[in-house]
Amino acid sequence: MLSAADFRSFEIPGKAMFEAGPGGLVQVVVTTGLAHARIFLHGAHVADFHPAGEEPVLFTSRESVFEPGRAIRGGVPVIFPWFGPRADDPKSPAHGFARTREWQLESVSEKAAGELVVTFTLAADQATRALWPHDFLLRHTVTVGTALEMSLEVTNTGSSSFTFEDALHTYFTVSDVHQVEIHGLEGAEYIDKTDEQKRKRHADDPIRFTSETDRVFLNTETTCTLVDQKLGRRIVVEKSGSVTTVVWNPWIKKSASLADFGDDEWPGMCCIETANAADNAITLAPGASHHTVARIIIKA
Ligand code: TA6
Repeated sequence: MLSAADFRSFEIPGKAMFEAGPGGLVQVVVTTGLAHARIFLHGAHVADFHPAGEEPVLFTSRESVFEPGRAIRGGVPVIFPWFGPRADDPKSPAHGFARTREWQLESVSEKAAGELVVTFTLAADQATRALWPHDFLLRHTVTVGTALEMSLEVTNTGSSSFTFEDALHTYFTVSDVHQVEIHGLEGAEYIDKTDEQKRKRHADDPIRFTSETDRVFLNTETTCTLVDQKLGRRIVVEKSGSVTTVVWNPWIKKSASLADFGDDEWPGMCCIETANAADNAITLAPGASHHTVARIIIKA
């Protein structure tokens, strides 16, 4: 495993600095006048995003593990090439392999507006082909400013088409999940993973959490807004290249079943995931690329 010293040439003094994070995993610490963020090379995983003067936007469990080959419980796991358990092989890692691989650092740069841009890549190798027999290149571009923008580019570098699912599986910090609302999915069709994968349609009102919630909203390109009155903020999740939005809170029972999630943490988080999954899986021809983009903005 590489160390922070291997990345010194990429550093922008005082703005993008590499250091060993939890578990010794190398992270880039981004500090600009606009925001503070942390991103691990492990999984190209955004772990932290704090716009200046804001409460933490992303949630990470205090029980999360930070080890090569293991998923981090929180932040923004990059999900590829399948979402959830693999339909045709339950032994395969849930949510694919991208989130547990060490990515390559491609570049660190500063934009005129004071935003920092960090780009990571992951190419197919023997290990990925053993799990999923296709050639691909992933490029994850993270832009840290007053907003957090993540752009996951999938390119088919092979000689035959492949079909994939992807997600930016974003965990948000909330004051109290009983008191927040998610606007933007009114009337949308969804797969209810807490009710035998039944297909339902959401009512014409915001999503409120009253029990375990695990919904894959299909054919939706809308912007979602997480309204947190207690924190006096709205978290706006804009997206492009994504027609699936997943909403998740594990609630009591599921939380207790997760070893890397505190039993009492579920009231303080929810996921709004920018995805392409289920009916919305994407087929890429050789040489073609697809960008799944999420842009997270904090508003009063
Ligand atoms: O996105 C929601 C979900 O698919 C839930 O079903 C739950 O499994 C969650 O992802 C976390 O998955 P993980 O594999 O990280 O435990």
